[in-house]
Amino acid sequence: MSDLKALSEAVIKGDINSARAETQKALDSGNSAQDILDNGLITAMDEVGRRFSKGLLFVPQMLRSAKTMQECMKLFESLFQEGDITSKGKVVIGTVKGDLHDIGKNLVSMMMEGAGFSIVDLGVDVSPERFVEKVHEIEPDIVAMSALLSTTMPSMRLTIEALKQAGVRGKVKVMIGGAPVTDKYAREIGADCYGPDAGSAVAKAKEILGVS
Ligand code: B12
Repeated sequence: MSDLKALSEAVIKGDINSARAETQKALDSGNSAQDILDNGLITAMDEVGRRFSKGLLFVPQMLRSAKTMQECMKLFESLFQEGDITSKGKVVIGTVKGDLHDIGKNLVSMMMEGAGFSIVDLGVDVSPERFVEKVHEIEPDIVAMSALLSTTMPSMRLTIEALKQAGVRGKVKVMIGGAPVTDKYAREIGADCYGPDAGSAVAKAKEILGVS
């Protein structure tokens, strides 16, 4: 099994070619996709975040690292497929208004799709009105929201309020997540559940829908 240090370094530097090569090397030498994700890619993004906070790197480098991570994820996307093609439920997912972070949301989508949910991804900067519109249009089982900024978390509350106003809150379960989000916050704003990571998003979604 590969030690994933070189992969993390390549993601921190935003060196797409080396990072892809290191990801492939790790897959070939038997590291699981989950291991590569947790100990290579996410560790790297955490370090990028730390360096950004300290003023050691800036938005363009953060963006480059994000692109690098997304390119690496493409190499093992298919490994998350469980081979179950019957939908366990319909999920509308998006990053909330004002927020452009999408790696975590994409990972949640990828894992949920792999676990048999059908996903409608609204992308980033999704307004409460847009969530409501999509709920009317496709009648999902779950609305899943992601926020990475403490300043955009309130949009989750506003979306839940908008679902109530539109009379559809009782028809969908609401799941939230993202680095600054907590279980306590989910309870405060009246979400049905919170997931700290993509794996738990799958488990929580199955739990709230009562499917296995
Ligand atoms: C990459 C990055 C960017 C990229 C995003 C590119 C992209 N395509 O996503 C760019 C450069 C655009 C960016 C911009 C900014 N960023 Co930024 N960014 C990051 C960084 C380094 C990594 C985020 C990431 O992708 N992590 C990896 C993924 C896999 O983790 P994740 O998103 O947390 O997702 C996991 C869980 O949270 C969970 N999850 C996520 N969503 C959901 C949803 C559901 C339903 C569930 C159940 C679970 C779940 O599952 C995921 C997988 O396990 C973080 C630092 C960090 N460590 O988080 C800062 C960070 C989030 N950014 C920050 C800031 C300040 C900004 C800017 C304001 C900077 C600026 N001055 O312009 C802008 C804001 C732009 C905007 N309007 O959104 C701060 C936020 C501080 C705060 N708490 O508010 C952070 C924490 C950096 C820091 N330490 O200061 N950023």
